[in-house]
Amino acid sequence: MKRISPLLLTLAFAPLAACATHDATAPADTQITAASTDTTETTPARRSADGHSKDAFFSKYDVNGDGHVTQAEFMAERANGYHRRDANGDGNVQSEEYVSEYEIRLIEQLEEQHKRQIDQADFRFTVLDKNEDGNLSLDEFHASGERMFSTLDSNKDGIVDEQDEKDNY
Ligand SMILES: [Ca+2]
Ligand SMILES: [Ca+2]
Ligand SMILES: [Ca+2]
Ligand SMILES: [Ca+2]
Repeated sequence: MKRISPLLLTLAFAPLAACATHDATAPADTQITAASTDTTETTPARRSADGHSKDAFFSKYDVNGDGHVTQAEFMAERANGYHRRDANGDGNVQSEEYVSEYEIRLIEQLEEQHKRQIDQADFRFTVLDKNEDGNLSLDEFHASGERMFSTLDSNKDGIVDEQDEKDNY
């Protein structure tokens, strides 16, 4: 596949992430996972609000896997992170080293997200293509639209407005 710049990827994903109503009834995970982001600027406590971040924290810092992260384990991994950033190994992390280390991780993250979203689009097509003929007919497309409208029109009066539940968007 042609490589797409990270900026374009970000722009391409923005509308997807902002809209929860998809063309298929299949659930789509459009969340950017926090697993591969670093904790340098964000405290672990804040990021452990969901289970995924907690798992990521333990897999990163609980080196001996005993379910506890000692301060020694934590600081050892922090030291690894520092040395990883010190690309020229001079014992200092310059601005360029810091930023480029982040950029590499960001690009990896966006590429992973891109692949996941494309896989999801593939999957949504299989859900939409009810008769599995490899073609999304207008009828099949409309069937999905009717399901979406019906979900949004929670009081089933044929109109989507303030009377309907907002949670369905
Ligand atoms: Ca441990
Ligand atoms: Ca350096
Ligand atoms: Ca079809
Ligand atoms: Ca309604």
